[in-house]
Amino acid sequence: MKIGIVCYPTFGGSGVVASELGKALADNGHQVHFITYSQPARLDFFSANLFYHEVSVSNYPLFDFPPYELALASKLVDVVRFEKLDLLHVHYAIPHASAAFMAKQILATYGIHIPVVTTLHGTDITLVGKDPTYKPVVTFSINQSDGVTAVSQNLKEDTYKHFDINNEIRVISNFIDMKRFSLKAKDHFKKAIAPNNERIITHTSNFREVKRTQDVIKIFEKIQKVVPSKLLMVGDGPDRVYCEQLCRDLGICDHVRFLGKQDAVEEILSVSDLFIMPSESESFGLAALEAMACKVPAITSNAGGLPELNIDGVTGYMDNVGDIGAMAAHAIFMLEDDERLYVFKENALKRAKEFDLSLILPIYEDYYKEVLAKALV
Ligand code: GMT
Repeated sequence: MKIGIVCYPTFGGSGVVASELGKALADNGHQVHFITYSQPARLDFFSANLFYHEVSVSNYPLFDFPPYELALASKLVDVVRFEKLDLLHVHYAIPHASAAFMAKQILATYGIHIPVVTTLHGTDITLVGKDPTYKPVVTFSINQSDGVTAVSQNLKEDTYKHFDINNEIRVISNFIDMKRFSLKAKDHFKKAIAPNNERIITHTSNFREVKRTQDVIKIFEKIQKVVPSKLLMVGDGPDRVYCEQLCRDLGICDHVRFLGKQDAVEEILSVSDLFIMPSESESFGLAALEAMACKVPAITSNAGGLPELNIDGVTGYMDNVGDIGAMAAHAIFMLEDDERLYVFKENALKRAKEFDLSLILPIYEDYYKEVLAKALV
């Protein structure tokens, strides 16, 4: 198949899923064309089956807001026509699904009928999509897609609850490449971070409000009073400064390292004993899955799709959003006993294997075939 993928080319979950999926499809013999405003992180385009088409937006002085969606739609028309694509797969509804719809209409005037699959990732529905500013367009473009997938059952239900949807939504969960995300021998790094064999606790995110990153600091402050430990905060975003300030206020700066955006997050996870994700809302929780694949159990909130990943009392614990006390108590329970922690680590890995790329990739391929067959009727 010749597949066009549209995504945010960033470290965010939807961009990671789109990039990893594209890479895997290309490895499996499909021709994959990424159409984005910059080259997606982690992709090696020096590969026979992977292509990248950059969307550039004209910055005419009249435009206070350069019309990215139109530039994307035009680029899609161009790539579909000249690369003879079979299908477009757009990740994150805003503005990709509506740009794809517009491209589809334009292509029809050339006698080209291209099916569009839209994958809903989370905030495109739960936060931004629900906003009245975008809701009519999001609803319309979901209903007009030839195929719609959501990354968890919870996200599917949320979409039906908050939007007037008359299209079927298929759940295809997030996945993990177990070959990349597996324990790496990084003992020298562990020694540097935790010279006295302290436990290492990790959080990775984009530090947006929805991630409740300050809860991570508050939970850690309680943990380190009982179990000697260090906290690694990976990623960057608007709430990082507040977290740094909170560390100063709580007097725990010596035990917390802010590492910023990192490419090889699996190396950091490899030295970690516990992952914390206290999010307000989380459609799936890819970052927690990445941790689990590196044998790191997770303390998460029970929001959104997290219960579809984290098994309470088995692969970690889940507590109510904002219940810092319960999250800290559960973390201490896991961390204070070597044998207990070992069991949680083994369970986390076992659970992660259920989301291995090799299991999810054929589901996407079958879904593409199904959508293509329907489009031919
Ligand atoms: O977590 C984020 O804020 C990034 C966001 C994105 O769209 O890039 O992630 C969402 O998509 C991921 C991949 O499907 C999911 O694993 C995340 O749970 C989801 N984030 C939220 O729902 C907050």
